[in-house]
Amino acid sequence: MIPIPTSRITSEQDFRNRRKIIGAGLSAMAAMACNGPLLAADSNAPELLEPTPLKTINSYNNYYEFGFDKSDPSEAEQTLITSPWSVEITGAGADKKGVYDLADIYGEFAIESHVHRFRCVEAWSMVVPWNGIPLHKVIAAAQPNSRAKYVRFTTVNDATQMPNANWAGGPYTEGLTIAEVMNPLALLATGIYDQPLEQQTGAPIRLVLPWKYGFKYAKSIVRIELVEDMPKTTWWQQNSREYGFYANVSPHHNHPRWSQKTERVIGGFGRQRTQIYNGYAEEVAHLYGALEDRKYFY
Ligand SMILES: Nc1nc2c(c(=O)[nH]1)N[C@H]1C(S)=C(S)[C@@H](COP(=O)(O)O)O[C@H]1N2
Ligand SMILES: [Mo]
Repeated sequence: MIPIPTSRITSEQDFRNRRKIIGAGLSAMAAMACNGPLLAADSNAPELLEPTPLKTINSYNNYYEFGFDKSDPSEAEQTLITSPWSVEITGAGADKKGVYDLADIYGEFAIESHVHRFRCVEAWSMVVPWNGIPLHKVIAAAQPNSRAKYVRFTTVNDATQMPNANWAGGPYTEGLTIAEVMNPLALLATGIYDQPLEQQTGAPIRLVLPWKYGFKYAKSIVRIELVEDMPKTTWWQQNSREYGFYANVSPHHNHPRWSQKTERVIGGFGRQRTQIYNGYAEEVAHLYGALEDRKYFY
């Protein structure tokens, strides 16, 4: 088990009540500023995201090493040994290489809570209250040098612990530019709703990149490498016509086989419009070039 202090463990109901109180506070503020800019259509007032229920988040999954159907990963036997767990940080771009026990990483960095929209390239979405460590803090600890241009993430691939290991011909890998890993939105998640990640959601540690499609969110990470060249990532390698390296969310760039203009809300009702960079343009648009450049959006 992941050693989260009991004081941090909140029930889903407590979590919802807490948010209702925060929400009530916000609308009172908005009412006071009735004629002010807070209520303007383009206001910067924080948007209250309604998180998807934990049961839904934990039972509708993509984790092909545990099967190809959405229900396979949560129905699979709990065979992945997630404690002890170590993460190797290495590569020519890291001056401080090492193999770190996850328990030591927990001791080193504070766990933060971040509620974010989650958008899969298959045009469905959820809202997830993540717990995790900002990725840039872990990368900074590896002391990146001038050769660190990209970061490759490798996930566990063990046929003795995963019924469908090797489906991609090797471990699932993902990659980011060094500028992307330094963005404060990027998380190494360890929990959801203040509960440890489950096997099917990528226990014990997985990526969260709210402005990108879900396939970038590599699960059960065992290695982080600071490298010079753009890593050849799993889905890009599987089908480079449909999946690229950047995979930033966009309603203006359709997938070759379906529209990306709207998304099906899992655990909700109907569809909603997809937003550019999944609604996080203010935080990340500066990292990329023109919207016309398709390479950033598939
Ligand atoms: N190792 C590994 N990581 C993975 C995947 C996978 O199949 N294997 N699927 C990806 C895809 S396509 C998505 S949409 C998200 C799903 O995360 P969730 O099941 O927590 O919603 O995990 C990503 N990370
Ligand atoms: Mo996905």
